Amino acid sequence: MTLARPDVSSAAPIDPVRVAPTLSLDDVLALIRNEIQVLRVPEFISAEACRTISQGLKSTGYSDYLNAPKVGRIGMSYFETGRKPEIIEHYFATALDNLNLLRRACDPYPCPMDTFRCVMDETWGAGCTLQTLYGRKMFVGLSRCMKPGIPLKAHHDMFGRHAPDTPEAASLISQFGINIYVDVPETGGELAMWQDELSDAEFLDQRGDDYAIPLENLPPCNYSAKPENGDLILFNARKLHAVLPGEGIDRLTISGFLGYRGDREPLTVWS
Ligand SMILES: O=C(O)CCC(=O)C(=O)O
Ligand SMILES: [Fe+2]
Repeated sequence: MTLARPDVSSAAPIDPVRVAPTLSLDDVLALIRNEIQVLRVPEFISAEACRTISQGLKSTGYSDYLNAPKVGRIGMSYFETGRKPEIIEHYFATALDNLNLLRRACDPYPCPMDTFRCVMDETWGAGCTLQTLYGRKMFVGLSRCMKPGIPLKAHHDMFGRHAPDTPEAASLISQFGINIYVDVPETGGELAMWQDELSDAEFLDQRGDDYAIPLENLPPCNYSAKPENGDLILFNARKLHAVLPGEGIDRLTISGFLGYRGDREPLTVWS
């Protein structure tokens, strides 16, 4: 007896998380075209570099975000400025010093964000440059430290909220998260993502007074990526995402954002 088969399409859906041996133009374009949501490039930096950089970051020392308790960082995120003129001034006044602080922490290895910037510049026809805002250079390469058991709550990243009414934010078509994983726990610490793309107003409403949405308030994530030491991960930062609690050790990363404004425009990076 032959059973009737349901009429299913033969094309398998594309996995939203792609693992690739190198950072290639085709994979960056797949992210831009929304065909994938996460691009993981293992061994972007060597295990030896990770060990040395981890030590350098720890001895440089982390302090908490101005507006996200229990999240440690070296350098400063523009997210911390909260549109306050004196904090914005501090961000720009310390941007180049912070770039050099991160370089010293990574010495004798190159800072992984510098490596990323060069490789991206070589990969993208119009190049990849440091973002400027109000005519001033931004900082990129913030190192984040997540303590064991502490999540980075669910959020999306929108340059436009922090830099409203600027041509730099208005011209952005996509904003991707860049993370290089320097020292990550064996268990936990996944980058979790949800399919939803909330408007910024909806997000601000859901987070209330918190810096982001507690994981308990959300259904389980739709997909996730488990980073290993040395990985580079790029992802669509406009989707809701979070870092799940890790076990045992501090989770150290070097991070920033990648801005896309069209195929013939330079990509830009900032933290
Ligand atoms: O550390 C991660 O895996 C992602 C952190 C994050 O939210 C970001 O880089 O925007
Ligand atoms: Fe984020």
